Amino acid sequence: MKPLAKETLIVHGAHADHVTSLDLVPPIHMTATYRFNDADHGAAIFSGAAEGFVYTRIGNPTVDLFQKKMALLEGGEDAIATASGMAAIASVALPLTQPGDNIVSCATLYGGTYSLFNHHLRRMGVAPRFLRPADCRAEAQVASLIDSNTRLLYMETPANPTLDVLDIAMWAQVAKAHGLPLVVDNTFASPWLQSPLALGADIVVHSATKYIGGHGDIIGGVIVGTAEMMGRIREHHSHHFGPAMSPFNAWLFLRGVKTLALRMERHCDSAMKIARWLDAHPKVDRVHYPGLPGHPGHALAARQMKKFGGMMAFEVKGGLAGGKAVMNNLRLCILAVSLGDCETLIQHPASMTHATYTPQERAATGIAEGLVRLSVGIEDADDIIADLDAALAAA
Ligand code: LCS
Repeated sequence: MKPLAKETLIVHGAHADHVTSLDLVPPIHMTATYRFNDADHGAAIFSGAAEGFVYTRIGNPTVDLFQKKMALLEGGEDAIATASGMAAIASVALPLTQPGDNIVSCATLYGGTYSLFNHHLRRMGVAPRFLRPADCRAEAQVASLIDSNTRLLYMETPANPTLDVLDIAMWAQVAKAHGLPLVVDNTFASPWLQSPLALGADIVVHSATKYIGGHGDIIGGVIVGTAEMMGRIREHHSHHFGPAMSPFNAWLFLRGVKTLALRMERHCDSAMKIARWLDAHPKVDRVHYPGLPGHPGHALAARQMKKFGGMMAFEVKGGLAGGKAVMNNLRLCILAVSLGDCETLIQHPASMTHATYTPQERAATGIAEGLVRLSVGIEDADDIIADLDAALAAA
């Protein structure tokens, strides 16, 4: 039989594994702990000799179902759901490194990830080695930062907030040549648009808060990889640091993710239309969208992604003042951080999501001070364009 399409797995995947009732929608297992039949049963589950749940920090049937679904959608053996995207990233970085180690990462990252690497890992004796955007494209440059103390390679593609596109297969080759895991943050693309594990990456992380949830109502994260690596992360981090996802949130993520393919298709098609319109606007200096032929990562994105995503950034003439005037004159688009929601969201990276970078660090990574980032929602694209048109006219 032909394998099921991703669109079908998004709706049905993993549910059949967890039939505990005749409900179409699996119930929420809202419980902190679980009864044992007798002392020997409890001891057997604790030792791993028998299957079962012991405590929701360690495992929960609803969270387990969401994990299975995400493993299926990313093409990994296993997954770990976490309380936030940052918890997912920390849960990979902390158990894989110790003082004296280093990690090699692209410098263009979500501001929280940049801060985790640049301040908090550094404080613990783990040095981040950041690659500027141009160096991320050169295999020799990526390899040149690796030494015997490197423990992992890390990248975001498309990157927050500049939409730089990095070559996952090329980085995976470098990682494999050095026997290191490549970790890819797949938040901006979602598993519908891009499959990093199929391109050679070892671990995928997500801020599930964004496209996976899709409705702007919950925070969560996911890690996907081999059963061996997920076991290692559970044993050396999750069970003791406790970044567990709530069963209620896992249930909402299971509900939200069912419409992922439909939502992504609309996000992508609208973003393409809006990016082309912005690109032709006399008051817009530059549009960063991988779907535009002039984007430096266009050809790579066309190979690596199904469509070009729902995220873009643009620079208005007049720099920061121009960008602020646009943000302050929008009526439909909402001035807010986060992304991947049904509503179109706009924000200013330099003063918001990427305020964790110094102005010099932003300049080095191509985050212009006037750059505004747009997360295209699922409204009618022409209504979003009309809103942007009025705001640009007022700018
Ligand atoms: N990775 C990426 C690419 C992100 O954009 C974010 C959050 C995270 C990880 C962290 O996930 P969280 O803990 O928030 O679930 N990005 C945000 C943004 O651009 N605006 O607000 C949050």
